Amino acid sequence: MQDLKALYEAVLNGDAKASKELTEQALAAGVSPLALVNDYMVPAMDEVGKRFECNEYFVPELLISARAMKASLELIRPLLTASGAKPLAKVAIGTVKGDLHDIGKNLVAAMLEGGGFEVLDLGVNVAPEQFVNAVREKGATVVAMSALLTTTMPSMKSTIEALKTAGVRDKVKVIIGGAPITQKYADEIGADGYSESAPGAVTLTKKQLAA
Ligand code: B1M
Repeated sequence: MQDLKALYEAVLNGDAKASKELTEQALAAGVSPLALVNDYMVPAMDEVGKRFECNEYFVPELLISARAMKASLELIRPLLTASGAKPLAKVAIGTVKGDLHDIGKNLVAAMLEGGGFEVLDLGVNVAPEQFVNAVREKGATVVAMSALLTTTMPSMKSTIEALKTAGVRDKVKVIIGGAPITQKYADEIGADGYSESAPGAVTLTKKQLAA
């Protein structure tokens, strides 16, 4: 098997074909799917972000790197997903209104599925009323919001307000995450919990439901 640094390079350079092939080879060789994500792919996306900040990369480069990461995640996602057992709870997850970043949200959704939850993925650019509808009409008992932009973080607060206005805030647990989010922000807007990572979101959700 090739050096896994090549996977980091493939994501960084936006080479989806190489990223997919290297992931296949690594999985076949028994490398843990989460190690591939956490040790190679996420650091590559962090480097992409740094290059974007210093005008070395532009939006097209962000997009092709994201495409490479997604190609690998398609192989990894089923491995993170458990099957058979009765779901622990129904989680409505989405990236908040105005925000189109979905790689982290998809990872959290896959980990929650793997952790035994039924996941209702509302996608990206999810308006507060869509989260409210998922609670009212689909019976979600956990609302999980992701935001990657400082400009879209306030939509988390608006969603919590909308849940209150609809009279369902006390029926659900609200968890939030994403690169610019902090525990302090979660406390400020009245979310039940914050996690900085996808595996952490599973532990957090279980803890919140037990509380
Ligand atoms: Co954008 N982008 N982007 N981008 N992008 C960032 C976020 C940015 C930090 C880059 C930078 O400047 N360094 C910056 C935000 C600055 C800020 O707000 N402070 C930025 C910007 C500015 C923009 C645009 C405005 C650029 C423009 O058009 N001028 C634009 C906005 C579009 C929009 O959303 N309306 C934009 C567009 C894009 C693309 C579409 C090109 C692409 C997204 C493709 C896609 O997602 N399908 C993109 C990308 C790829 C990035 C970076 C490079 C990588 C994001 C990523 O996927 N990371 C990003 C820089 C960076 O983050 N280093 C950047 C990997 C992913 C696994 O991590 O999503 O953080 P993350 O998820 C983690 C944790 O945060 C956590 O778990 C995950 C795994 O552990 N987590 C949760 C996430 N959600 C959670 C929820 C939870 C719990 C944990 O509970 C519910």
